[in-house]
Amino acid sequence: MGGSMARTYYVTTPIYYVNDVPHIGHSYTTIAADVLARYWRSEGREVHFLTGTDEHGAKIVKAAAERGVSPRELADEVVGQFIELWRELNISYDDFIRTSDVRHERRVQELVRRLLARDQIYLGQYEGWYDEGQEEFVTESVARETDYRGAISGKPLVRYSEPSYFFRLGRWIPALIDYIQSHEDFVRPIARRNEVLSKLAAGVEDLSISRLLEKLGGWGVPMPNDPAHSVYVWIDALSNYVTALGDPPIGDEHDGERARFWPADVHLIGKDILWFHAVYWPAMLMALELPLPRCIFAHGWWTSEGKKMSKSLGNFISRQTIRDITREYSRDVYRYFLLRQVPFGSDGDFSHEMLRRRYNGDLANDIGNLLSRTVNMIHRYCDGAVPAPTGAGLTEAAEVRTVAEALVTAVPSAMAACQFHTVLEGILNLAGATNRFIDTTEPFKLAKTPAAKDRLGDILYACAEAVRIMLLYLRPFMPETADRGLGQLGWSVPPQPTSDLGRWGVLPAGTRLQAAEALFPRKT
Ligand code: ME8
Repeated sequence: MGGSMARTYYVTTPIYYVNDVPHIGHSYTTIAADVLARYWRSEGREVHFLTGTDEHGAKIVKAAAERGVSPRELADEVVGQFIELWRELNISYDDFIRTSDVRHERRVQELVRRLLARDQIYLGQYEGWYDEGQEEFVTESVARETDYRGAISGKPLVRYSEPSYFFRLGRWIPALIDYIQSHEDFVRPIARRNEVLSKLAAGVEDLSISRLLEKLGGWGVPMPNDPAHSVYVWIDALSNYVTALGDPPIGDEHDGERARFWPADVHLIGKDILWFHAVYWPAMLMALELPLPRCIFAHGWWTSEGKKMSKSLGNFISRQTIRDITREYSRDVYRYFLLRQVPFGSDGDFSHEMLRRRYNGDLANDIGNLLSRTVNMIHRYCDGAVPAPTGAGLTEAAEVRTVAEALVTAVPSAMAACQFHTVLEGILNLAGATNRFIDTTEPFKLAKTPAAKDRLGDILYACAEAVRIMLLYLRPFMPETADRGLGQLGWSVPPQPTSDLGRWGVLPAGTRLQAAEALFPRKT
């Protein structure tokens, strides 16, 4: 491709509610998004990584009242906690949107205005159940099934009976089914896509998209045509993915500032909010004649020590617990664990025991040990400089090289499909193959035979190259640790695409190593 315009990459997290404190679940989605953002930046793409907070709605109003503060005070307080956690976890987001931002509120109104102009909205009467925990309208049959309680919160559903504006959702369902069926990668993983399709096939009614503003104590975005009503919190929230880009234009300084990033490459979400993202959002975009996001990826659910997280059970992975973990290990280890423990898309269980095992196994034994063996041997046998390979075609080194090349080839498609565990398995495979290579070629014995100098040099060059490639691909997951490891190899990453730097042979012979230092000291 000619020209200097880098391809864009746009990744989002859900915008989190401010009624509750940040925990492991929020950190999971956000870390995953951070890994994607860092990886695609390293490949030279122009990346936009958006996160933020969802601040309107009945749930926030209630939580604020219970604490005796205003919704805005509650939001400000919790936003501070999210921002602090993202800093502590080294999250490289480019923008943080709050639904109470004026830039957002005014654009939501503009989107609604456009829907009104297109006859996508009509005034009706909402008569039925509402789940305040999920901020979701619930049909009579579903309400009966859950015994008139919130499916997740267990709290009694609330009866609403009020005039309400409706979005002509039903109209878009055939087109949406068609779209999902003909775009394999749109809703992922595949099992979730099938769930959405079968639920859609059962029929979908028009969607109530407003609430009387007075019932929310005035905390919401007023409908532009009828300010007694506020825009339904999910319509408000979903819009963030475009409003944050300065779209639609409303005549402020943000107009169109990042419009080139739309459509998003991926909306990362948990499976709890898939229906909103896979149905309401695309239907709304279709009604607005805007392009749909390329992918909506719904990951699985974390439990803790085998149980649903709860404050009363004492297994809640709060911000404080996360902080304790990052102090005991490091923030990189926490990031690694979450993405290594389960395939992205499956449910996961957090346990301190498992974390320790992964740390001592994958990180200390496989990766850390390989790095220190390699660095120590080069110091001892080659005066601390990477030996020049002779090109003699060492059979065993060819095997290591093949494993490294398989990793380099597999990563772009694995990352494009959010298959983090595949990348990490590839990295561990390379570490394993290289450790075995050292065991079988026994460089420590060769070092005693002057005639074996070339063979020794080839072996150590292969080790250094394997370590370099392994750490290069570990960088999006463990940015600080990987750079420390690369520093010991005497190599800092130049500003070139990772897939070029991943080529075997990029490490210059003669590179001077730094002192060896354990990246992952064993924990007992
Ligand atoms: O739903 N395991 O916000 P929210 C895995 N404001 N992920 C979890 C999790 C767990 N146990 N708990 C939470 C909302 N998450 C709306 C979103 S978007 C336009 C509006 C993560 O604060 C996961 O990403 O309830 C889930 O989808 C999200 O937090 C829900 O965050």
